[in-house]
Amino acid sequence: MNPKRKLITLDEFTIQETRQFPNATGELSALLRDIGLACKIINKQVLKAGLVDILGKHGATNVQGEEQMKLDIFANETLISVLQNSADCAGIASEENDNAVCFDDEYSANSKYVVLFDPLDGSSNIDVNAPIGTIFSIYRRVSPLGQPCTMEDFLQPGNKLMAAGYVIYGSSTMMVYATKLSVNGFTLEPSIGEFCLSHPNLKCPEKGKIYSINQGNTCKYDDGMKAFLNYCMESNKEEGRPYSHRYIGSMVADMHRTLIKGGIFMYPADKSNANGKLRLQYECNPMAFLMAAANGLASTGTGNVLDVVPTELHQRVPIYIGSKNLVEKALEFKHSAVNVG
Ligand code: P6P
Repeated sequence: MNPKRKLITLDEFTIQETRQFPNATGELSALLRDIGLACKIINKQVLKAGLVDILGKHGATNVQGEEQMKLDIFANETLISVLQNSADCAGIASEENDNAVCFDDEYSANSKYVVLFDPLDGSSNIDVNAPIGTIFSIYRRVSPLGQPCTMEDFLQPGNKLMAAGYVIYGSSTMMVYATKLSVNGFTLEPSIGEFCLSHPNLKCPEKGKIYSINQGNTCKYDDGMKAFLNYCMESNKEEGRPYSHRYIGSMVADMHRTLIKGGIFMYPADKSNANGKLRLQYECNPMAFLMAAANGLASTGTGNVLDVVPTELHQRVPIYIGSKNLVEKALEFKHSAVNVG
């Protein structure tokens, strides 16, 4: 690499962004740095999974009723301890914890932000070495500073997000996060241990030719969904060929491909899951916020994901997300089909 080439680290980038806001205090930048630190620690364990006793099941289930993997627990505990030690986070909510954790020390009580996360999304893929990831959402508190945060801070709609994103532990380790300004991708440079700007100002291609869904659930979908899947598989479209189907079963990986290459990722409602499977506050909202900042679109099928007012911490919503034209096409099929029976 040309030694003269200036690598811009995550810290340098967030500080430069902060300078655009005269009243900014740099706390959001510091919080993003802290999340980056936690994910670098998680990344170290993910990279050597298989060599140390950190693969496999933890032997317990989480609030979702899902079997917890040892790496799930490690990732969750790492994020909680790093964020509790940072001076910029008042509390957290996690897929792995039944309730929110409101830090009760003086620094945290005066922190402006709360963080929600899925510490290791797609963890069922760990043992088969498929990409997994950490998904995070950052809200400004609505509760008064000076005292511990409250549940109200965690039940804000996605359109109130200050920043959101993910870290994908894949062929390389990348952090991709959005503010209302833009979406930027940072690749971990292991030799210096820094996330460095590699994908500035990411935009989701408006047109996409890849659809991503667990087609094994097709028998449980409504007629509109089935009609859209048939459309994706037909060749008589303007492109003159069927779309490609890609499904990794790890939301971060399927979403990262959708962001970079375009397409649509769907986890719809079905006969067994009236609200789909994915959680609003730490899977769907952060991805919807990021996709909106990248000119994409995210719908529940009846409205924008970001407009859903949460009533429960772990509530689920159906999601259709990705290239605007494909999401709109899927909704067209969904709304025009008259479901018979
Ligand atoms: P299914 C992983 O367990 C996850 O939460 C997401 O990362 C992924 O998109 C989805 O569930 C996969 O679910 O039912 O297709 O295995």
